[in-house]
Amino acid sequence: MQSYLEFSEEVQQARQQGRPVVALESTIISHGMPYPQNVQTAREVEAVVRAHGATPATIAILNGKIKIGLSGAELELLGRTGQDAHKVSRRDMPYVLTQGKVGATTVAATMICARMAGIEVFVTGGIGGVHRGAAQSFDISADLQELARTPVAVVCAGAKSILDLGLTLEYLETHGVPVLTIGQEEFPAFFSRESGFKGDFRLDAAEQQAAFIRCQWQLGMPAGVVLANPVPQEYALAREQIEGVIAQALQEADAAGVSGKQVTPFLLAKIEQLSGGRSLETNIALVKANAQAGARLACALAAQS
Ligand code: PSU
Ligand code: MN
Repeated sequence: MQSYLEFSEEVQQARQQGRPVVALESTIISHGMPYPQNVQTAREVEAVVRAHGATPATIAILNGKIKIGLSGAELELLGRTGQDAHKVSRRDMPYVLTQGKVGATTVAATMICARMAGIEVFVTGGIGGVHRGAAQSFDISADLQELARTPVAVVCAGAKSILDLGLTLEYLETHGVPVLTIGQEEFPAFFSRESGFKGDFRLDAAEQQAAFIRCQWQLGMPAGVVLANPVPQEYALAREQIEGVIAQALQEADAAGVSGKQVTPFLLAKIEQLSGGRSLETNIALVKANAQAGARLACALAAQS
């Protein structure tokens, strides 16, 4: 397993010195945002992690290696390759590794790689979940199953309401994955702070979050933990505002017969297009806010170990 891992200089040094590291995913770069804002955002998010005392490790699969920490040129490659990069979830890893393809890791795959690299905290925008209409389509993101089995803390802004948030939370409950919320009791819906659903436990302080996570793992319960951090108020979109856009995006996906792993990227791009620049601005702001929360958590975990 270790022979597949390749650490950047910066991450390697942090590991050797026992300093906190935060994993970042790459599908958000290739499939989640347009070029060049995706590369710009990826760099800025890394800077936020550094500014809050941790080392960023953006993860991707390149040249048959699992890269833990990317160079500027590698970030640029992923951003430019965009949707032509392979969207790598758990099942795709052996293919993309052995075929030497450009692979952007989803929440699920990034969790797996972070775990292999000994990284406990991972920051993203939104997690995948149970899709609306899943009773017919069976479309449930592999991210949820990964949360059920891989002990990594995932900081996100909740999940987009392209998903069925109620069923997503039910699924997590069934699999014993706790959903912690930060700053409010309500589970946030990515673009907006409200979803109409509550998380399990509100823990605002990084020390409390770290204690919860440590306890869960010490109890021998090797599952992930979701930390849901609402988008900063000044960037939040009103729920009604984004719901119309989401409804239209879902309709267009249906009409175009989009299925499988294409569904989420299709919906993300449609929402972007239908809402104009506003949703992108929100998206960027929430990832940065998550980077701050994730860095604080990684520092608190390091202090407690
Ligand atoms: N949701 C978002 N933005 C994203 C994704 C999800 O709001 O960029 C990406 C993440 O990489 C996530 C993946 O892991 O999509 C989930 O895809 P699927 O629904 O096909 O499992
Ligand atoms: Mn799916």
